Amino acid sequence: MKTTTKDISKFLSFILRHQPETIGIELDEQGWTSIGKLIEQARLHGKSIQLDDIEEAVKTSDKQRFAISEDGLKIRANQGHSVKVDLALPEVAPPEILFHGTASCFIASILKEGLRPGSRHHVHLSAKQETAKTVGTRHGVPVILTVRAKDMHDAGHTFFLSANGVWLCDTVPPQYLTKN
Ligand code: HQG
Repeated sequence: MKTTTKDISKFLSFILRHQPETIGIELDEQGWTSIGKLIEQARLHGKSIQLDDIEEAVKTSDKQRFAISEDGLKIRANQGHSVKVDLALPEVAPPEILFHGTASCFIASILKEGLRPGSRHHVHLSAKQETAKTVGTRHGVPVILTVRAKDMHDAGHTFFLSANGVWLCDTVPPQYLTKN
């Protein structure tokens, strides 16, 4: 079966966000790893990928999930890590409201406890309702929550913006959430 660009993207997400050790590579503190080493180690672990495939996956990623360093030698995931990395993202003041897409089964718990990052570093929020709906659909019947981001920021919560436009914060307390 031919390896598709989507397969490569999933493989890169798994390696660059969650388990680099499965092919014996390491990420540096900011999440970067050598593309040459990644290709070589993937091959040693039975996964044949070419530089072209990686470049294609990076270029065509609908969410711009990955970045290649300026010298073209290294790659990292733009967000979504469960391994400890410091992406050194800029702290940015958020717009008035942001959105979070989730599934109906999580709503009762979220409205009680607020949004938690779970296995990721941050809670993921988006500027567009449409994006939130797509994110929520991954988990079940989608529900969109509106987050009063500016009020949170005014109260001292920190927000970061990833290179691919995902808004990140540590938690969202329930008082800032409204179910759409
Ligand atoms: C939910 C994808 C119960 C939360 C997407 C979510 C995104 C709670 C799930 C990125 C809760 C975690 C992140 C609470 C949060 N009680 N459930 N207190 N707090 N939850 O996948 O935001 O394709 O870790 O609502 O596009 O769905 O990977 O987070 O439903 O940007 O690039 O717990 O992942 O991007 O699920 O998605 P996830 P997410 P990629």
